Amino acid sequence: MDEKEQYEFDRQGYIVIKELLSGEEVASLARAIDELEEHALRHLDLPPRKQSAWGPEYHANPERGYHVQGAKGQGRTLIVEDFWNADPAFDLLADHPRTMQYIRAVVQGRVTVNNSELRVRYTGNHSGTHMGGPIDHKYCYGHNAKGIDAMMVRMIYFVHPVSNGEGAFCVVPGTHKTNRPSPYGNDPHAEPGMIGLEVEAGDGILFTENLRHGGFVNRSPRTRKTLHVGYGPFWMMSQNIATMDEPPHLTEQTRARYRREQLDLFRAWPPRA
Ligand SMILES: O=C(O)CCC(=O)C(=O)O
Repeated sequence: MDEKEQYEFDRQGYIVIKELLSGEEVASLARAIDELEEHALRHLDLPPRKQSAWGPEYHANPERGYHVQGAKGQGRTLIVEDFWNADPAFDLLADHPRTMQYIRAVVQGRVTVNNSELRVRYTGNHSGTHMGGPIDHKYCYGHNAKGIDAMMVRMIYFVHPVSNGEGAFCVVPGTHKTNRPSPYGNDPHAEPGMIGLEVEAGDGILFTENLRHGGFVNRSPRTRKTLHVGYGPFWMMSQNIATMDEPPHLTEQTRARYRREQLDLFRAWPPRA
């Protein structure tokens, strides 16, 4: 992460990273995403169920190790959490070298993954605006003598282009530093200062969870599909909705596949044995 990127991340709370993924990585992830969406839709209403402490009920898939909630249809979103377990094609995002250069520049100390979701947003869907201003310490943005000191940050990976009309991820730049809660509710189209971040396939967006963000309405016939990975200091447990504040949900099969460096990224709080 160069000096200009660090300056912009600190000033605005996000950066768009062009060509973060190679063409090969995009093609392989896009195939895995389509297959996982189909699998998750077929199993969505089946047992076993997992009740999230934050509200929604999930299907916990025993064979593929993911959690899914939501629906397919006009205005709906499907959320598949813990996608790592579902397909080895996602392994390339665990300890992804270019990503980790960015993450280590904005999170201090030992870093772990705390969130993983495939977000599938069908026509008519939007993501309500949230965060910004004073916030739970887990999501705070800070800066100290060592540089940027963010708690939870997220990388969004794009495997197809997304324009504003196709439901772009949107932000109110600088709101990670505001001192008052936003008075504008959660309609992303109603908030002054909200901008859409249009991207191409292979681009990434890195942002602090402290920033006010959401997703514009997808007014196109194309379904928007993105992968979101959260990072933070090692003491933070899962920030997935299905497994909030529990240890990271990594199956034995996934653990058996991973290199030491990949496993370390999922080693929250307890020290290495
Ligand atoms: O991409 C979107 O539509 C919203 C994503 C979001 O809220 C998040 O990643 O925290």
